[in-house]
Amino acid sequence: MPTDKLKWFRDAKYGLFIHWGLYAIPGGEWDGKFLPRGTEWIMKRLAIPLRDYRLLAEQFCPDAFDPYFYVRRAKQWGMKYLVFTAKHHDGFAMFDTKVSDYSVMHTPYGRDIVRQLADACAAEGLTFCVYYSQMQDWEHPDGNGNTLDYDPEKQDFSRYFYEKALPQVRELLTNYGRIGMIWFDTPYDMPIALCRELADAVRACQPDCLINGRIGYGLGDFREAADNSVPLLSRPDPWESPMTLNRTWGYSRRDDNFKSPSVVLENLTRVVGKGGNLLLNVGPDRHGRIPERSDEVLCEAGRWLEKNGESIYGTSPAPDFPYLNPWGETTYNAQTLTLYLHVKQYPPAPYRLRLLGLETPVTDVRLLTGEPLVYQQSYDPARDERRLYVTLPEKCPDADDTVVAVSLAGEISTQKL
Ligand code: FHN
Repeated sequence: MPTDKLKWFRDAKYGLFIHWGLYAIPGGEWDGKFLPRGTEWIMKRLAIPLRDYRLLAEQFCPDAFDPYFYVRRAKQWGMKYLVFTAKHHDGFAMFDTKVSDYSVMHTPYGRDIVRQLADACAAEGLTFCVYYSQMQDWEHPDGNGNTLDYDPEKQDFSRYFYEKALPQVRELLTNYGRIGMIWFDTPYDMPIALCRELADAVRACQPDCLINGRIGYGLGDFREAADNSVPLLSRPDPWESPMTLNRTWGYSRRDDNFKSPSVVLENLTRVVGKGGNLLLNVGPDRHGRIPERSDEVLCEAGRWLEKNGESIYGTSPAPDFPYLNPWGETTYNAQTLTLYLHVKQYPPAPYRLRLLGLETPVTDVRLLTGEPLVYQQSYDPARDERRLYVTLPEKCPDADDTVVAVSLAGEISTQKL
């Protein structure tokens, strides 16, 4: 029987995205100009010529980088996989590549970052994945996107593809052990034949390596949602939602707009409840340090996950309910036939929660901590309305998200409006 190569991904639910490259050095500021978001785009957005931008490589020396710190923190934060920007749009490789000198090996630091993270992930049991910008490359004369240094009329994209992108992808999939997933991005108008060739190359090197949806043309193994977005409806096939923790992917010296732990958990339950994975980003600084506030927020969310992980990991997509629930989200475990109610807006006295549209009979309701709760399930034939009322304790057990476990007599089914 063929193995289900998506299983680890389906079960994982929560991953760590790391955007780290030369752009961490300016951190969104260049010659008195400031980029409020997307600091990894600084070269392009602030029209920095390649000859100036590439000098950043001479300053790259992250004295505080510790791959084990990243990996152990990802685990502590409750994440099950790590996606690292091996090469972002600027074209700079954070790994030892034989096809270009524009890499971390040609910096004062001189050590392969991808290798160190891959090894730390393997040692600590975290699935290691790489991000690779396959279309945009602002360093290669034939890569997409650098219209300041190169004349698009004279570019031959296939030259870049065969000289740099394809060989580098092969290096990543050959030299670093098992790669859980390769995360492509911004395919724009890349010719479909080359997208296919890229997908074939990945599968030839590592048949079990997943390819995300941004390879384009539906050639990936799962769908990638738009950045910072949650689909309206539940999707049964696997998908992922990449999100920032503040307003930028790369490090910013000024962006302090960090989401609170409660908002992180809200996004996680919304995404997971609709059948997806949340890939949440951190942008380390030039020293390799993860911003302190990112760490605090993720540690707090991680503490919640330690207690309430049952309501997240291993859950499955469920049919949508007919109404939005003002109190929060739901997740569902098809193996244990448990529906989890994530109560974020605690109801006022008499502390009753209403869920409309659950057709399956309920056999038990309790807090995830074990305390049984009083409930009534009813059907109003005149209005064709199924209702479940649950009475919560007077004192809110967890202001971030109180989880109620509803045991069902069979597979979940919901009413349609
Ligand atoms: O342009 C990139 C951006 O810098 C970042 O890497 C995100 C992550 O999803 N992807 C692109 C925009 O969608």
